[in-house]
Amino acid sequence: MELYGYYRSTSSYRVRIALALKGLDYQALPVNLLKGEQRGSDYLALNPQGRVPALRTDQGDLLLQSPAIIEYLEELQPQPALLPADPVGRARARAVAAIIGCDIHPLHNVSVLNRLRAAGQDEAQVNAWIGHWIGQGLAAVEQLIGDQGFCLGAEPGLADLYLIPQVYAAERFNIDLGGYPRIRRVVALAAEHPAFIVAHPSRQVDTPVQ
Ligand SMILES: N[C@@H](CCC(=O)N[C@@H](CS)C(=O)NCC(=O)O)C(=O)O
Repeated sequence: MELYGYYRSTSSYRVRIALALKGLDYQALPVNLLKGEQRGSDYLALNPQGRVPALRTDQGDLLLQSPAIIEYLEELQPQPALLPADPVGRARARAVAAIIGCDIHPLHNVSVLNRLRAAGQDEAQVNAWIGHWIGQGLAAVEQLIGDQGFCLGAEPGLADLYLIPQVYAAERFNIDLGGYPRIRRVVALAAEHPAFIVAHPSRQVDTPVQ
């Protein structure tokens, strides 16, 4: 498989964790979002939305949108499962994923922030915007996850592969996570887990050399 992504894109990071958890090999094809490569004609021909990630399957199909890609990976390689067996547990995991994927991340995406800047907001106002939406979303996630293990169980699953990249983004934007002890517990567990380590933005082929 081939994964079009960007080292610090949280949506790409989710997919990298899923691939690593399932032990699926892939080639990384970097798309530099800061250079605007997502809006180049070559990439737009692949993904008319101009966003990463995109996954090319071993059969040559190109899949878009991290939730759809993660679902594909779950169906392709059901074990280890990202979702629990029971319907309520599955709905709870999907709810955490949706809070992050639908209600937090889209509000601090590169193109959204650039739109705010173009509308005259200065960096302090943009940062206040980011802090508001991430803080509000993570406060809800903190209430919804369990008080031991990963988000919703002893093993990492769908909620964790959304949460960890979102926390990475929060830290990039200097958001204080002191008020979220459950989230910090999950972050500490992920920091020791091989799949989360290998998927981390600091270890990608396009990670800038310091
Ligand atoms: N809902 C999409 C979001 C994809 C997305 O917004 N990706 C960001 C990086 S995390 C992107 O490509 N941004 C480029 C831009 O906004 O120009 C998904 O989950 O795949």
